Formats: sequence, structure tokens, C-alpha cells
Amino acid sequence: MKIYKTTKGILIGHENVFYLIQTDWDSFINNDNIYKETLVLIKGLTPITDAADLLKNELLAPIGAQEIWAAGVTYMRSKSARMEESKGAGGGSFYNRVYDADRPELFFKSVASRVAGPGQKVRIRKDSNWNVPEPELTLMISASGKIIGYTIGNDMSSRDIEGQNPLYLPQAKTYDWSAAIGPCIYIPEFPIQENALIEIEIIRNNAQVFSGDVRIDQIRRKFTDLVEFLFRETSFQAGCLLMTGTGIVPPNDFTLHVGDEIKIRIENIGELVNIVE
Ligand code: DO4
Ligand code: MG
Repeated sequence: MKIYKTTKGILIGHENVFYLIQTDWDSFINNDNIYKETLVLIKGLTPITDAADLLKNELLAPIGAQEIWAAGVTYMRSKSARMEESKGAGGGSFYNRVYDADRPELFFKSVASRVAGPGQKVRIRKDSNWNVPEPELTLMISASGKIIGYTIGNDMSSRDIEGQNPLYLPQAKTYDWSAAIGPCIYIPEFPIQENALIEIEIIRNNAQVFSGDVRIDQIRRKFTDLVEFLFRETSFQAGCLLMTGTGIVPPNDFTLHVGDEIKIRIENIGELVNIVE
């Protein structure tokens, strides 16, 4: 099933589309039994027939009081790209070490007020000249630490800033509209298929300037291990979202431009489209 946050309330897509009036996002989504309980709930509801416009024009980022965190260097491609970009800063050793270490790289990415939803603008920093999107499977985790769903995430990154010095990572990763998520929270009965495909396409002046794909089974870590580390000494009363790292990095001569359209698709979840501002 797919849970959408819209300007008019929560929509549930499961065979039909159902509308939940006056349901609070945080209490609805932060539920270890959301799949089963929502199935019961929609049995008592009448499907709506005019959902198309809401789903096309009224979608919001599927987030409330949740923080967004991110894991890094979880795919080989991310490790090699980072080592290359940070050669001058000694990147050969620190990215290698975190890729092989037991403890993953985890960093704070965003709160809802800085996040773009479907169709909204993402930003590149004005003090950076090398910027890329990072298409990432993003976990929806309940307050108890259970992975209850999935969404598409874009972990926008300023590669020149993170490449200069690893201590600049928060500036390369966290600024207004540096994250996008959506279009929905996908809540399957069982964990997402192990080899689900992530695809990205970047369109500039009606032409494709970059495309790439990766399957999520190329990740080096288990999702449950990432969650276990994140929750070790930190509590999340409303649950949280965790971007799981990128396995797609454009070549070094590519940078985003204002006006570029970024399309990210993940099998079973859908497509997230954002424009660069
Ligand atoms: O260490 C830099 C960030 C890594 C990252 O965001 C990723 O691998 O996706
Ligand atoms: Mg990333």
C-alpha cells in the first residue's frame, strides 16, 4: 500500500484510493502495525473517485515531525567517487576505512521545513560549483526502530565542499531544500524486494544529460544494521527517515545546473521529480 501526504489530508492507495479526514500524519505513520491496521481501517471507508488531481498537484513531502538522517559510503561507487574527489584531503584512507568498518557513516540530513516534496524545487548552494543529486532508498522507521516503509530520497550534495575536507560534510549536505523525498511512503506487507532497481535521469533543455541505475542488493550493509546503529543512543519519538546511501554518482565533469529536472524512480515506490533552483 502507498500512503500519500496531500494538502487535503492523507491518501491511502491500495487497490482503490481512500481519504483519511483529519488524521494526524505523525500518529498515523508512527505505527509498528501500520500495514495490518490500515487494511482494517480502509475496509470501513468508501473509495474516492477524484484522486487523480490530488495525486498530481497536491502532494506534499511525506514527513511530519520526523528527522531525516542519512547513511554514507554504503555502495562501492560512492566510496570510489569520494576517494577521487577528496584526493587532496587524504580521502584515500578515510572513505576506505568507513566502507570496511563495522560502524557505518551516519549523518543528520534534514527536518521537514527544509525538505522538498514531489514537484518542488531542490537547491544547489551558491558557494559551490560541483553539485549532484544522490538517489537513495529511504527507510521509514517507527519510534521503536522497526522499518515500516520506504520512500525515494534525494540527498543533494556539494562535492567540491565535501571533497575539500571531511569536516565540511554538514555544509555539503545540509542547507535549505538539500533533500527531497516522496512521492509516498510505500508500506509493503513484507520487506521491499532485495534487488529493487533505483534509476535516475537528469533532463536539461529537454535532453537527457545523465542517467544511471543500481539495484539495492549492491549495498554493503543490511538496512537493519544501519537502523540499529542510528537508534543506539538516539531516540526518535515520531519515528524517523533514513536515506541509505547512493550507488549512483555522475562522472566528475558533471554538475547540476539551475533548471535541471531530476527524476528518480524506485521499483514499487514510484517516481520523485524535482527541479533545481
Ligand atoms: O561521506 C560522504 C557522504 C556519503 C553519501 O552521502 C552517500 O554515500 O550517499
Ligand atoms: Mg548520500
